[in-house]
Formats: sequence, structure tokens, C-alpha cells
Amino acid sequence: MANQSTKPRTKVRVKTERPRLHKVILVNDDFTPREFVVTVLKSEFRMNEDQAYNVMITAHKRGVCVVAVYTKDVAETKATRGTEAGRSKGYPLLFTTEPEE
Ligand code: TYC
Repeated sequence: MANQSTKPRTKVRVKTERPRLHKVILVNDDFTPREFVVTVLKSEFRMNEDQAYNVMITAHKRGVCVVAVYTKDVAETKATRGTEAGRSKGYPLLFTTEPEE
């Protein structure tokens, strides 16, 4: 068969790329009570008291703190729910998201 050796081959991709992860970021403000921030972190982000306190105090001191990374949809849902929890009590608590490098 003349064409056999020149037949193009399809390369099989062996590795599957993982979906890009997105960071949820806690933003400091001057009004939301510390204890309320800790409560939201525990309820929305499955943190224990120590983890939640450390994230809250880091945002308080530095302005922002990365809370966790998730797929895009989950990160956006959790950020919205956290922000809404503050809003429902009249606090300007803010969670944002951004893609990981
Ligand atoms: N800075 C707030 C206070 O002193 C506490 C706080 C911490 C608020 C972190 C928001 O993301 C935040 N009451």
C-alpha cells in the first residue's frame, strides 16, 4: 500500500487539564464586627474558629486575605453568599474572587 507510511495520525491527549481555580478574597472594612466576620467564615467556608479568626485578623491588618480556592462557579457562589450575609445585617462586608495564575 503506497499511502500507508504517510497516513496522518491523530495524537491522543493523555493529560486532562484541570479547571482553573479562583480565589475567594476577604476585603477589610471599618464597620463589620470581627466576630461577625468569623461567624460568616465558619458557616460559608467550613472553617473552624482558629482558621476563621486567622483569616479575619489577616484581612483586618493587611486589607485583604485569600480565604480559599475553588472552581469558578463555587468561588463566585460562596463570595456572593458571604457578601449577602453581611448585607442582610447592614454591614459592608465584601468577598471578591479572582482567577489563580
Ligand atoms: N476591621 C473590622 C473591625 O475592626 C473587622 C473586619 C475584619 C472587617 C476583616 C472585615 O474583612 C474584614 N471591626
